Amino acid sequence: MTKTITLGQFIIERQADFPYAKGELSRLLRDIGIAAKIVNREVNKAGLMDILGQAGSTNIQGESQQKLDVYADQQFIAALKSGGECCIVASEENEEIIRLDSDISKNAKYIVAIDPLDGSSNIDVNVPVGTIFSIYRRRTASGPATLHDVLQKGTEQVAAGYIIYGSSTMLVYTTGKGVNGFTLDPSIGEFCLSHPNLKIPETGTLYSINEGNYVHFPQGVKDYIKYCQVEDAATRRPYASRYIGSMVADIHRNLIKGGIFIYPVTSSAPNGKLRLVYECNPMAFIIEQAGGKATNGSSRILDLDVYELHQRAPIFIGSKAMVSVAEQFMQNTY
Ligand code: AHM
Ligand code: MG
Repeated sequence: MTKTITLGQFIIERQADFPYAKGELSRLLRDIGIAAKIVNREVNKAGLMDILGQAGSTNIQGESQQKLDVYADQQFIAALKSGGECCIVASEENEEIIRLDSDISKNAKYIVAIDPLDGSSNIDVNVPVGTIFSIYRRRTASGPATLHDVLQKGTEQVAAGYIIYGSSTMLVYTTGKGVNGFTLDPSIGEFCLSHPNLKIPETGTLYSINEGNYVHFPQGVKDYIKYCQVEDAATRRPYASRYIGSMVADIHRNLIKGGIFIYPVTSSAPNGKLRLVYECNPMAFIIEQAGGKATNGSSRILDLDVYELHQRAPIFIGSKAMVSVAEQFMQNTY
């Protein structure tokens, strides 16, 4: 019988990868894993409970919030607060940073950026949703941490991951030494190592983009879509179009099977739709660690300057060879 390795065991075993670490990062990851299990429980029973629907409030992006967004946001913040290893949480659902100024966390050295429930507009139709998280070390050594500690480039992430609440629930994360995936075994209530050392195929046959926005795309994106649809045996085209509309699910599928996910600028969203801090940077870190590539069409996502908490960025992410070809198509439109 193969040995089951739980997320908790794995995190402890890997602590030796960070000679400077004193266990805080491990505890932080463990806290996120616990909150993920609680959120998973609620997402799974969403259809049964009166928890679906709008919470009545809007988030700062002007989008209506669903109850589970609010619930997930509260759960992750509560877990990070009681864990005591995080001094600031930046959440996609909150306009301002949240300082966890309790006694226990006042000397905490980590910052967590989180999209607590991405793709939440899909919940009422039972489509996978996800949580995306990103961890940074605070820049300042002492005193209260500030927004300045949060606005760091993607290259500064010490860890990033996502949870996909799908046909099974998985937690996938990296600390910059490869990517590992854990599947929640509901019978024991533990995330168990199921996808060690995940690698994205160098190329693939799936392209994921909201083609309904075609008329609003830059010419380079239009040309790349046409390229995906042209027959060519050598590159196994035409590629299949696969778009769930839930970033975590779309990128997770492409990570396993090989493919490209694109959310470009459009005439109505001149900076793209997805958020650099909460969505693009963590996903870029994970995909790069799995051997893939992530750019905004011309520059590496992880190298982009972060000047605003809720900044948006266009993104081309996935199998390295496919992203490089898409980037060539974009060269004349940036
Ligand atoms: P959200 O953070 O408000 O849930 O929005 C992000 C989601 C992503 O999961 C997904 O890739 C994208 O929005 C889909 O957008 P669109 O409906 O424009 O294709
Ligand atoms: Mg989101």
